[in-house]
Amino acid sequence: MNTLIKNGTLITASETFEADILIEGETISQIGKNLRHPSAQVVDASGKFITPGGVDPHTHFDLPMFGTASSDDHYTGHKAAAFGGTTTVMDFVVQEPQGFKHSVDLWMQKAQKAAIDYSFHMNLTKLDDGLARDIPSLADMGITTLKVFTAYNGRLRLDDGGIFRAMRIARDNGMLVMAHCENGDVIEPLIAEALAAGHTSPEWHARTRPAWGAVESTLRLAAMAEQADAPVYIVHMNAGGEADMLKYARERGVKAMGETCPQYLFFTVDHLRRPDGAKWICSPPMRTEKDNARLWEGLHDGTLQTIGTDHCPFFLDGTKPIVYEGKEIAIAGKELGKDDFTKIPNGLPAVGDRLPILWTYGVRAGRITANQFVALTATNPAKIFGLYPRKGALVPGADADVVIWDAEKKVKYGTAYSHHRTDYNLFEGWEVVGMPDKVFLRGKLIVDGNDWRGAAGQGQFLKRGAGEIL
Ligand code: DUC
Ligand code: ZN
Ligand code: ZN
Repeated sequence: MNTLIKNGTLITASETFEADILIEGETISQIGKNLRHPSAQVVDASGKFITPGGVDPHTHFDLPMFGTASSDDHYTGHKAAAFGGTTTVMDFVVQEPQGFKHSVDLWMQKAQKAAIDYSFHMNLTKLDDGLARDIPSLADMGITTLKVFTAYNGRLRLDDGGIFRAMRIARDNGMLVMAHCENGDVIEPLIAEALAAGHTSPEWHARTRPAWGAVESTLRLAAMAEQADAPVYIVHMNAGGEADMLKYARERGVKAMGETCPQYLFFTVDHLRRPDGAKWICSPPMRTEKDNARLWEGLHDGTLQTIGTDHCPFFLDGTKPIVYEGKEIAIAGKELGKDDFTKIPNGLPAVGDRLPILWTYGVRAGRITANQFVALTATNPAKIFGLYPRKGALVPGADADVVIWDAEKKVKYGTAYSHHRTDYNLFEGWEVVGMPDKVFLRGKLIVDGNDWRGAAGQGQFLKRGAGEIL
């Protein structure tokens, strides 16, 4: 099937211009004025703007946690992503004791139902000599990224020596270390003390995970990367001080890059104080309005390179079913921690919200330009993670992952639009102007207005090579 998209306004990471796009098969074959094709179906995009399909570098589908699992799987989460204009997602593989191959196979199995294209990062939560020798086998599988944690002592955390070792192995194999930056040595006693004092409400989740831990850990990881002569990518940056540290490191030539997520741009610890505060529980937590503003500044001035989501949804009340694709479903969620914040599953829905919310409250609000929007949400993640220009680009030869936006469409945003398989949306009632109207995945129309034309199993695993350092 060939498609000719006529008269749209294309927005790329660097330019905005009017042109036609010819899609032949799964790729873009031409971009230019007055294109013709004898048999292609024609889509009129006059008055609409067109972006490359979004690339979300940070999701957690079907992630086991606290006796339940994140409520979007590799089909429902992909579908929600597609409705929000995202056509590529990168999910984190849990490291199992049986080794990398076994761990990746398990995640591949879960992702058989993929509806959009996807790739994986590997959580590196244990490291010994055998595993160290095995890391290059991940690159052979097309997984060129390792996520390390400086928190979750005794569970997910590697000590600094392990992280330094992983950075050097990554450097030698064209791989990239991604870092979750908080300070587990501070968090663990603070949690114990809070519980002992009877502080069990959601607010204490944030109060026991201080911003300074994120700040010093960001600088520590950047400093270690410099000493390892390796790049590092700081995930889900949440504190303004992290942006300061990243700027400090980058100005000194450190190959450090950073990601933030919508929740850290729009919400604060005050949201955790609300009666429904559990909705906002994720790790790291949200901070203050000053932090929100500093992160926006970092996005605008190029200190941070990407906006992912850390999408990891749970029901607010998993005892009450919702209707999903015509069937009732309930999945245990945040009610598990109603008497103890440490038992509230960490994470929130965002994969479908990212682009519509950032368009209205980022671009239209004048915080970032339309070209920065594309760079931060599609082009840069594709470059950093070795998918460019196949993904994140509107150029001949790229995969025809194309989003046609209805720039004038006004909606009261929320669960009615987000398609996440959960019972709430953090942006409920927000006025959004501009929504994805048609979404193509490798040339196939998968979202057409309110209609889902995609299918489980049509998403492809993307083997990645080395990425770029931005
Ligand atoms: N943070 C969350 O809130 N959920 C999943 C993983 C993570 O890092
Ligand atoms: Zn994390
Ligand atoms: Zn995460």
